[in-house]
Amino acid sequence: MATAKAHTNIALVKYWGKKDQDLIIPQTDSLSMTLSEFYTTTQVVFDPTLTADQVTINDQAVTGDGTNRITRFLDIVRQLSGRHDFARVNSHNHVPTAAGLASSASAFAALAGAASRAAGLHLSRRDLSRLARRGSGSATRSIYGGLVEWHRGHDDATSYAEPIMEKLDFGLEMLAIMVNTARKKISSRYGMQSSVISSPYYDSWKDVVAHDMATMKAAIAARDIPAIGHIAEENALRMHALTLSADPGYTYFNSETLTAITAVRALREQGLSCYFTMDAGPNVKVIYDRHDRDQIVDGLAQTFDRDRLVVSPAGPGIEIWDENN
Ligand code: 2P0
Repeated sequence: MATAKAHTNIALVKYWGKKDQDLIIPQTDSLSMTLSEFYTTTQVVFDPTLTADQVTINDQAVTGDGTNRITRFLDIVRQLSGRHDFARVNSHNHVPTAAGLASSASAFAALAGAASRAAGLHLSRRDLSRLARRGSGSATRSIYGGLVEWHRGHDDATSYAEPIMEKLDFGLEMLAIMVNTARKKISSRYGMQSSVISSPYYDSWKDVVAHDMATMKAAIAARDIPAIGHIAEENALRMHALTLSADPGYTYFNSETLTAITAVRALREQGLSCYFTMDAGPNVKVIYDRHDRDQIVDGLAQTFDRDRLVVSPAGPGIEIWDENN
């Protein structure tokens, strides 16, 4: 039996598209910050008496399609370890509100850690990162804390993440604005493939990412938070242009997303250094220097209830515990 705790991450230079859908080899590199406030803990035990994998998430049994993806992932662990038993998986997502920022990044990173250890494997962090990648692309980066780069590579062995700065020595911080999520979301897996196949801008996106990876790494080396925020904001808008320009076009934004973007830009016009980014959903994350936190929270609280504003510093990498039955 083993338990693992992994934190979610938000990309500053986004991953949006695969080269190999089975192995989850991405089209581009990407770069993220792991967050302290959003994480998953997962316990796995392989049990010879089971006749199928059994999964609970937040104490609710998971059935059907939900278990298929987890069973396919556990099959990879069984293949790696030579262990053939089915597993019991109990997972908890820890998010500060019910607004839902649960993510496949923390989920598959924690599952990779707990399942591999429960199966008797002691993988290096690089190999854990490669294993987590097989569950979900963004999970590749959640093995590490702080600022993390995922090298796209060209095959299973060469596509993994590495830390750029595991413990931040400067004040970069994020704040999530939890907007209403009434609309059913288009999965990122489907959405990114649609962009690869049908957006006429996809080749340009690969050039954008190559450029942004270089300037982002230079901005991090210089601890230049306004530059980090600016590059991240432009990169996010260009990623979302790939959804609008797909056929059929779609968007993850809703009207509150635009309200949040407008609020961040208004604070910036007032002289506060803050920037925004968005992923495959309507929530907006704000990037800033922690010294400006109170002013930014007060400013955003003019538009959004304070309980919708969740501050998160950078978080740590994965932790794994062996447990005796
Ligand atoms: C990212 N996102 O870099 C990008 C930005 C969302 C927007 O990675 O198909 O759940 O499991 O590899 O990792 C979300 O996509 O997709 C994501 P799969 P994943 O964080």
